[in-house]
Amino acid sequence: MTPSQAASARAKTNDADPAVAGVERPTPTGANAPGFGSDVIADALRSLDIPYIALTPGASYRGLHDSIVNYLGNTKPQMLLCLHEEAAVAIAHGYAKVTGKAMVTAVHSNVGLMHATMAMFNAWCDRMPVVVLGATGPVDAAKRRPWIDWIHTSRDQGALVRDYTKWDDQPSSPGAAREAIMRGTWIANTAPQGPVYINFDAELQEEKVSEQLPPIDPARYMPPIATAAPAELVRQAANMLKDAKQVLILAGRASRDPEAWKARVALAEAINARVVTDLKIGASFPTDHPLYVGSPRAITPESVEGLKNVDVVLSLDWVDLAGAMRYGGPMPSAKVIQVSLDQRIHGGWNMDYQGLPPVDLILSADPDLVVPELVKEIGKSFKPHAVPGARKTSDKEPAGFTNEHIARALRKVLGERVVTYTHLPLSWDDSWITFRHPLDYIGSDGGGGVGGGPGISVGAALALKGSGRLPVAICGDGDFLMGVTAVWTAVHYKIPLLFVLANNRSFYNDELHQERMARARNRPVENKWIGQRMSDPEVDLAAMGRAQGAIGFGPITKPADLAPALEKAIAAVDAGQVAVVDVRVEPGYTAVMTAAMTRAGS
Ligand SMILES: Cc1ncc(C[n+]2csc(CCOP(=O)(O)OP(=O)(O)O)c2C)c(N)n1
Ligand SMILES: [Mg+2]
Repeated sequence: MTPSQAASARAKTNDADPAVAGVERPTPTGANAPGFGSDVIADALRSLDIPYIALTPGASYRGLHDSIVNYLGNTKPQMLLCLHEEAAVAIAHGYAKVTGKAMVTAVHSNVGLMHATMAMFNAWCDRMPVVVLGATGPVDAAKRRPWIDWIHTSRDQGALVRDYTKWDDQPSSPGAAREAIMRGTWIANTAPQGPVYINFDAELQEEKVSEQLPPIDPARYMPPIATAAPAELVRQAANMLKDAKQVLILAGRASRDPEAWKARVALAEAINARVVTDLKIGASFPTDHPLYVGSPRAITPESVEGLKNVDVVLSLDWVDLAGAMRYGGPMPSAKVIQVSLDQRIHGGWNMDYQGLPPVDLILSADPDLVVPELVKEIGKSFKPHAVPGARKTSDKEPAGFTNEHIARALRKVLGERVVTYTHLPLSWDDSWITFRHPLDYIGSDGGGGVGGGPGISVGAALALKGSGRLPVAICGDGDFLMGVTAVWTAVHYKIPLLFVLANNRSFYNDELHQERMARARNRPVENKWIGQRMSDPEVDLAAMGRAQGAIGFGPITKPADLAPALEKAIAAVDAGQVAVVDVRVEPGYTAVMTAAMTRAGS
């Protein structure tokens, strides 16, 4: 069995990993019938067949907490204790990025939810499913304890997150709670996917059950929805693609399904399209394929031969189609085919829907279902062609000590090993590491909320356990420092993972913005570091990792020391540990990155 087959086989069973399952076993209680409202909620959670619930505890859901431990025996779902609610939701986010399915989280009252909001926003913008459970109350004021129950009870708590969740609810009976859990999970998992929030009254959880609910078959209440495109529209799109001189495929949001990946390759090959991907989202096309162009940052009509002639753009749920048409510049007059369901969840609060793109034909359908239909309609090798040569990764040793050195050292140390990059820093260049499988890279945080990298990586590593894939998270120092406590959860639950920290001792991205301001205003550029650099003292990130129970390496201060440190760190991960390698790269970005960030309009 290949590693990816092993991963998908385990994903199908939805069982907890055996090593994780051995952590925190409760004394059995013998409870076998739901006695309290929260037991009914726990039963409903079990019926979802989800292995884990990531949580940070709180009294508002002490009823549910007890039910998961003492009624369910802390299994299916098993609790994953998190030291911050942002980590709990980020872990579920990372888990969804690998499995495509929602995991459950629980966060305490209004305060836990407020901590969780950043990660929920990230999951929302990333269109990833997460079921967030919360609690409030007692809603009945007569039942509240003095002081604390009052400050932790809010009217319409869901309003805190309504603008970046697909749905929320506050059910007021055990039957309604069961229904809300099924409906919420169904909505979260239905494309376009996203987080949902279900808020339970403390009193409802703690009340005795007066009568048993009739048993139901949960699958009947969560029927899978497959949104294909009408055959006529597929035919029209196929004709436009066949008639085009040069097609550009913007390979956007996609599942981790290897079959869907193969279909995208087959489509590109059939019409000799050039293909662009985006590091914001998971790998969607082999980056060593001859038809692959690169990421949008590096693309201008002048820089890439062949794009001048693009007369049809096929967007497969590209995150920012209007932006691509504007900045990509190559194809202002090209016809645009959009395949996306995203317009179905566009709301009025945040502008994550991006600019309004010009579209000549829209297929409001799941691209994973549309692409194979297009391949069938077009036929194999419709256009025989001379393919351009595959992009090469530069072998030239870069100057100084930069993120590119990290990429080079990883390439050297990992060779042909099967790796999943669970996170890459904003300044990463997509030519540095080759992706050949949808699980080679799972994309970024979605909402640009710094601090998501560690938690997302832990959730992804959890989902990858037993797959044979090595999870590697490359995080900036700012990102790591904001989300570092997720490392403790990985160590505690025996989730092996390698963190490589691109530690430039700065929120460097923002130094570039200060540079831009200084230049525009004719002020001293040399002041750009003030209020940005994390130096004097420098934070010891390896020690931060060690403080969570990980093995810390570094600081690594010169390129020659990097590969040996990575070798040791990988050996530790192979032995089941979490390793953190602090790499003291120089502040600074690649020329392409700097140009993309500082060009007009950015
Ligand atoms: C929650 C949050 N706070 C602040 C920002 C603004 N911001 C964008 S990138 C960045 C720097 C991140 O630092 P690091 O992870 O070290 O990466 P670097 O820019 O140094 O490569 C900051 C602060 C943000 N995007 N999200
Ligand atoms: Mg930094």
